[in-house]
Amino acid sequence: MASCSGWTLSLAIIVCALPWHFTQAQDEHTFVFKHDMLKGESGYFTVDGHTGVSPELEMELNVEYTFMQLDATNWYHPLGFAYYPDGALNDVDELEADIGNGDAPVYYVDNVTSDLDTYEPAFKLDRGTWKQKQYMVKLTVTDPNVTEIFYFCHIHSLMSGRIKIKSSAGDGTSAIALYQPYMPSTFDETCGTFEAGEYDPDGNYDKYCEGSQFLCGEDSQFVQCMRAIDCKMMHEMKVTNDVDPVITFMHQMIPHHVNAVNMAKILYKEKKAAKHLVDNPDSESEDSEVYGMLMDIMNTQNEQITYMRKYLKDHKASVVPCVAEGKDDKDGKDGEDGKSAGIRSSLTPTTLLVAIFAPMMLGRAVM
Ligand SMILES: [Cu+2]
Repeated sequence: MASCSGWTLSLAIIVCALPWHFTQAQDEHTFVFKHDMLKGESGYFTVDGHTGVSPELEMELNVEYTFMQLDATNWYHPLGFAYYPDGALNDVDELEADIGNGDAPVYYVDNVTSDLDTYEPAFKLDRGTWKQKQYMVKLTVTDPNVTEIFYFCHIHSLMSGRIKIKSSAGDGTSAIALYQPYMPSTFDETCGTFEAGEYDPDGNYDKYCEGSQFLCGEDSQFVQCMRAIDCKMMHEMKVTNDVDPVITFMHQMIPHHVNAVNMAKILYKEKKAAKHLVDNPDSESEDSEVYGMLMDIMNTQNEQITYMRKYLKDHKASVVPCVAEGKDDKDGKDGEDGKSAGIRSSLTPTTLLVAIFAPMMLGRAVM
């Protein structure tokens, strides 16, 4: 837990909002945020006029900046600001009125001053309802001791980007580590998936799923992508039972959800390429409804993944890979009946002992 309590911050109180023209016209003090779902696990923010995902931004001290979230891709990704990456999702201090000297973002829903307790839940409304309103955040950093802050998503972890604070004292130095955006393998780039390349049917598939076929029929790029993520899920669901069923549930549900998200991404990319997706939550066309369903799966299941990973981290409950009496899954039977052999094998006396003692021996370090 990091603390900023000793910092001398002061709150820039934005009493008088400038007229909001509901446009995305960009000036040097306005950042227009969008979201790219196919980059990274939960997708990443992009900012108009800036290159790449999670771009580094610059703000001048004592100048008010506007962060626009009008674009429809922002659904389920309410912006937050913190002194370290990921804010409360990583138990670190955010820019809040009662922290430091109180520099804090001001949230707006339509043209009305709001607060985070209104802003964040609004992003969880169904897409059609959410899209009926306009969202933006204003922020002024006034503390000369602050050289950098981070924007992040209040719902999904690992979406942070750095903001350097320029002042007369300097241009902002980067002292705080920030993870790099995910770099997909060629396979993942093609499929639109996250970390499925290791399970490429033309690559290491047999190492994990030899003899198992999860999708039969003629080969195609789509089929190859689906086979890879199914193999990834079945492999990663082979965990050792924990004494706490909640832990076991999460250890298995995370790869299960990751698979759902990857399935949605594959179809999203496939349908998008064929121009068969329409972003219109008010339409009852199949293309619109399928689009809405995919967005819903990707955003809500990633939210639950973020929650479960934090729960496991807080409980120091790492996955103990399933070791069935030294026998790897080479018989091709796992998963074919919808049940993981990992579960069955976890009931042997040996693996029960592993389940009980391994976490202690490993210090229950989280992977
Ligand atoms: Cu998000």
